[in-house]
Amino acid sequence: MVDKAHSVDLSNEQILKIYRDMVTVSIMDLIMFDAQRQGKISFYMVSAGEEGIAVGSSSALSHNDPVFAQYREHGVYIHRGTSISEFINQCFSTTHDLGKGRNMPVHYGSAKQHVHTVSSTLATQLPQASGAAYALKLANLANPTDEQRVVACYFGEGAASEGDFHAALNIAATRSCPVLFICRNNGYAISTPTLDQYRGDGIASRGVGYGIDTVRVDGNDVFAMRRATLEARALALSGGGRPVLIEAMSYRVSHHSTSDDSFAYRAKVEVEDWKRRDNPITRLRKYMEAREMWDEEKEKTLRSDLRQEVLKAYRAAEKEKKPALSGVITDVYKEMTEEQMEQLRRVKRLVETYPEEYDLSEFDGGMDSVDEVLNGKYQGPSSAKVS
Ligand SMILES: Cc1ncc(C[n+]2csc(CCOP(=O)(O)OP(=O)(O)O)c2C)c(N)n1
Repeated sequence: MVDKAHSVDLSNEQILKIYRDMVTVSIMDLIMFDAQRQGKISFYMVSAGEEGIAVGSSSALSHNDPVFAQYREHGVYIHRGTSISEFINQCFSTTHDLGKGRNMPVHYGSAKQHVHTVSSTLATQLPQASGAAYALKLANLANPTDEQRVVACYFGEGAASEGDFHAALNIAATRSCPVLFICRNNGYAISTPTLDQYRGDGIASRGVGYGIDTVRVDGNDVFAMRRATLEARALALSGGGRPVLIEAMSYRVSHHSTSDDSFAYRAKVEVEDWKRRDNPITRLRKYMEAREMWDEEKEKTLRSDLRQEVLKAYRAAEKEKKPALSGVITDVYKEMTEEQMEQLRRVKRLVETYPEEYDLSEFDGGMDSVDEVLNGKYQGPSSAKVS
C-alpha cells in the first residue's frame, strides 16, 4: 500500500544517488563473495536485502556524525563517500588498506568518513557509541554555534542479546546522550531465528523499557528509513540531547557470512519468497519507474558501469602488496616495547627457518621492513596511500 500522507523530500538527483549506492553495494557484495570462494580473500559478509537500512539512514545523517557500525553496513560507508577501491583494498589487506591489514575483511574504519573501525566482538560498539555521544553532548553544549552532532550506532537484533546492549541503552538514557541506536532486525543471528532470540515485542520494547524514544520502521522502505532517521536525529538533539532507538525490520537474504551455509537451518523457499516479495532495491526501482525517471535501459547501463568499476578496483587491489610485515608491531604504542621487539625477532627466525611456508615477496618491503625495525632504523608510521 502506498502511504500518500508523506511525500518524499528528495530531488530526482538525490533519489538516484541513493539508488546508485544501494546497487553499488549489492554488486560489490556479489563480486567480493565470489572472491572469497575463489580463495582471493579470507572472508566476506554481504548486506543483501538490508541495503535500504544502511543507505536510507545514512542519507539522513550529517557526514560529521560519528558512526559505530556492526559489519553489515557497507551502504553507510559508500553513501558517505568511501570509494569502492578503499573498501576493496581493506578486504584484500593491501598497502592501501586504511586499517593496515590488521583486521578481517569488511571490518572497515575511516577517520575521514568518521567511521569507527568495526570490531568482531558483538555489541562492543554500543557502549562505545554511548560514551562518544556523551562526549558529543558536552561538546554540543559547550559550542552551541558549531554543528550539533549525534552518534549513529548500528547493530543486529542478535547483538541486542548481549549485556553491552543493555548497559549502553541505560547509560545513554540516564546521561541523555545524543545517540541513534539503529537496530537491523533481519530475522536471524547466524542460525538463531528471532523466535529463539527473544519472546518480547522485538527490540523496540526494550527501548521503551529504558525510557528511550523508540520507533519501529520498515527497513526495506528506504524513504521510511530516511524519514525515521531524520526525525530521530532532530529528537536526539532536542533538549540538550537524548537517545533514540530505531528498530528497522528487514530480512537477511544471504548466508550470514562466507563461513555459513544458511540452508542448513532455513528453507530455500523462505529466502526466495523474500527476494521476490520484498526487496529494498526493487521497491525503489519501481518507485523511480512510476515517476518516469528510470527505465530498463538506464538500469542496464548503471549495472554494467558499476560492475566494471568494481572489477577495476578488484583487479587493482589483487595486484597490490600486503602491508609491511613489521606493521604488526609498529605504530601500536608510541615506543616499541622490548616484548614487541622479541616477538619480531621470533617472527624473523620462524620465517627464515621455514621459507617455503612464508612467501614474504607479497609483503611490502619483504624482510627489509623487519630488519629496519630490528636495526633501530624505523622512521615512524607512514599512513595508507589512498587519499
Ligand atoms: C561476543 C560475540 N559472541 C558471538 C559472536 C559470534 N557471532 C558473530 S555474528 C553473530 C550473529 C549476530 O547477529 P545479529 O546481531 O542479529 O546481526 P546479523 O549478523 O544478523 O546482521 C554471532 C553470534 C561474536 N562475534 N561475538
